[in-house]
Amino acid sequence: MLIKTKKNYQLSENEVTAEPVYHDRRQVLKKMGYLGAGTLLAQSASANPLDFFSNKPDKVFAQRALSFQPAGESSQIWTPEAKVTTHNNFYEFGTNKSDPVENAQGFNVNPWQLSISGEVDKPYTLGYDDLFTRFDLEERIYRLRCVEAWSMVIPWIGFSLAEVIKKAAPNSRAKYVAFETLYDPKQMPGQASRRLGGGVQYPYVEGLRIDEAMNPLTLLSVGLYGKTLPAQNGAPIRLVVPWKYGFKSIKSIVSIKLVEKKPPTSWNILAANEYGFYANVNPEVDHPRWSQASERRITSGGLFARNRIATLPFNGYGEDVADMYKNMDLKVNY
Ligand SMILES: Nc1nc2c(c(=O)[nH]1)N[C@H]1C(S)=C(S)[C@@H](COP(=O)(O)O)O[C@H]1N2
Ligand SMILES: [Mo]
Repeated sequence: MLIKTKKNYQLSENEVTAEPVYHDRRQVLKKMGYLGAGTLLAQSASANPLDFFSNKPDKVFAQRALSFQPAGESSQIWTPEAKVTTHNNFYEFGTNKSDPVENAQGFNVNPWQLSISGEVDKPYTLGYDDLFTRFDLEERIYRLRCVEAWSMVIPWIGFSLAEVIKKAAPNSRAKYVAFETLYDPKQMPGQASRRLGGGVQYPYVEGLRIDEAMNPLTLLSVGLYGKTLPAQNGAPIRLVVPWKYGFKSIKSIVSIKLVEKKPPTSWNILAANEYGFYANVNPEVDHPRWSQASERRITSGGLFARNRIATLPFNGYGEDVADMYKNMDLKVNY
C-alpha cells in the first residue's frame, strides 16, 4: 500500500535514505524470503493468486522494501538488523537476551493457524500463506520501548490489526481483544522448564481494549528489515503496539479473540504491582524497581556510545493515542 497521507507514525524524510518502491507484490514477497504456494502457481496460471484476496491487485502494497540505510544525522537512526535479531525478549526460548536467537532456530512456523474468534459474526482462520497474502502489507518504522528501559527503532512489515478485526465483524459485546502465543513445549524449551521460561505461565497471553486494538498504529507484523520475521522476533506473526511497553507486543500469535471482559495478561499475572494492563510508555510513572524517565537507545554505537535519551509520554505517539486515555488516571492505570 502506498501511503499517501503522511501520518505521525510514518517516517520523515530525514529518517531514511534511498527508498526504492516496489510495485510488484511478488517482488516484495520474494525479497521478504516468502515464496508460498501462491507465488509458485503464479508462474503458470494466468491469474495471479497473490492478487486473489486483494480488491486492488495492482496497487503498491509495500514501500521501501529493500534499502535500509540510516540517515546519519537523524535522532531516529534505525537499530541495526544484527541487533534487532540478537537482543530479544522471548521467554519461550529462554530469559537471556541472546537465548532466543540461539534456541529458536529450529522453530517451525509453517504450517500455522491463527484464529480470529469470540464476539464476532464471522470467525475465521488464517493459514501461513494467508498471513502474507490476505492483507495489504506496508512498512512502518516504529520505536520499540521495553519496560526494562532500552529501546530500538525497527522497520516492520505488516498490516493494521484493525483490518483483521473488521473482517470478522465484531458484535457489540466485543470490548477487549485477547491474544495468545503458540503453546508447544516441544518446540519452545522455556515452556517446558520453569527456570528457562522465567516463571511465566504459558501460553503467553496479552490483551488490548477494543479502541486500542482498532487504532491504526496497532500493527500485526509479519516481517522486519524487508524479510519475513526471524523466529526470535515472533515469527510468523506478532503484535506491535508502539506506544506501550514491549511486553504488550505478543509474539507468534495463534489466537485473537474478541471478548467482553478485560482479559488476563502474562506479565500482570506474574507481578501485578509492576506490570499493569495498560502499560503505556510513561516517563512519569516509574517501575517500582527503576526509573522510566530515560532509556538506552540501542544503535550501531559501541559500548560507550552516548545513547541515553529521554523517554517520551506514549513513546512519542501521544498525538495519535493520548485521546483514548483522557479520562483516566495513568498513575492508577499503569
Ligand atoms: N510470546 C512472547 N511475546 C513477547 C515476549 C515474550 O517473552 N513472549 N516478550 C515481550 C517483550 S518484554 C518485548 S520487549 C518484545 C521484544 O520484541 P523483540 O525481541 O522483537 O525486540 O517482545 C514481547 N513479546
Ligand atoms: Mo520488554
